[in-house]
Amino acid sequence: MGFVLYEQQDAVGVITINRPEALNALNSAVLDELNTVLDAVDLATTRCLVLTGAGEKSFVAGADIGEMSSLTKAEGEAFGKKGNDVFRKLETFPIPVIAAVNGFALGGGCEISMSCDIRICSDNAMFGQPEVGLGITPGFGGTQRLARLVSPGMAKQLIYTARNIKADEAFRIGLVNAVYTQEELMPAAMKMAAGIAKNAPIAVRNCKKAINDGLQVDMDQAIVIEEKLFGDCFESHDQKEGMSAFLEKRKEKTFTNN
Ligand code: CO8
Repeated sequence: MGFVLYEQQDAVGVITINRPEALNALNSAVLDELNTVLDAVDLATTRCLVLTGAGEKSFVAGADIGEMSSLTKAEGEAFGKKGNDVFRKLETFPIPVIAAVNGFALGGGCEISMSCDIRICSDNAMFGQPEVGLGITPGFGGTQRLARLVSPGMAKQLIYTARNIKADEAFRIGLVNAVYTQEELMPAAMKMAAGIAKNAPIAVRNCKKAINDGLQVDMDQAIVIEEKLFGDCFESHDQKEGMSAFLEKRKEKTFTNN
């Protein structure tokens, strides 16, 4: 391990893509390590993840162009699947993932951030899908997630023009929730993660699943998904604890993930 670092701070796990010499570009080894790191997260003790990039310049500057340059059609499709499988694991990870975008988030970098639940960024961040300028399509979910996160028209404009946008424009179009100075970014991400981690874990996980799964189906089916996940919270220790604390006018709550 070395391309992907993992550090646990209380109930928050911090994943750092660590290939700064290539601006944290995603090659096969990075994707494999990220997959391994995600599989190793202790879900009994970890309640939120923060994903960031090593160094002050780049979050992730895309998929590795050198590695992709000589791929055949079949190898290109396989590389796309490798990225998509890891990104989908991140997107459906049981606990929330916050992308702390600390610089370039281009191509696969923008795409991995869009696989996270929440994006916040530093004021030097730059987002974009430059793929058509390289002769390929966004292949790690960009054509699908960008069109769902911002308007389809805006997604098409960004993808067809391959134009990069700065942090303030990413904020304006709703791609990121907030912009911070570089110094403020990680403390803000950790504070948000700690705020999530203090809530009832089963409820938070069920919220993530309800939102993600509900967005894939029509409202009638979505409401049924919500009802089941709502019902699933009852009879848990944490539901009893949360409601007892309210009724007893008690501020301190102990959620046990049970
Ligand atoms: N892949 C490989 N190496 C990279 C990448 C990348 N995406 N980005 C940067 N690097 C390397 C550079 O080659 C350079 O290495 P070296 O020092 O050995 O020459 C080092 O990182 C530093 O980069 P620069 O010297 O270029 O730094 P600058 O500050 O001058 O420029 C930029 C920074 C603007 C970010 C510039 O590096 C750049 O344009 N990078 C490429 C950005 C890009 O086009 N990303 C999209 C790639 S395509 C993609 O992500 C597709 C995803 C879907 C894949 C589907 C698979 C089928």
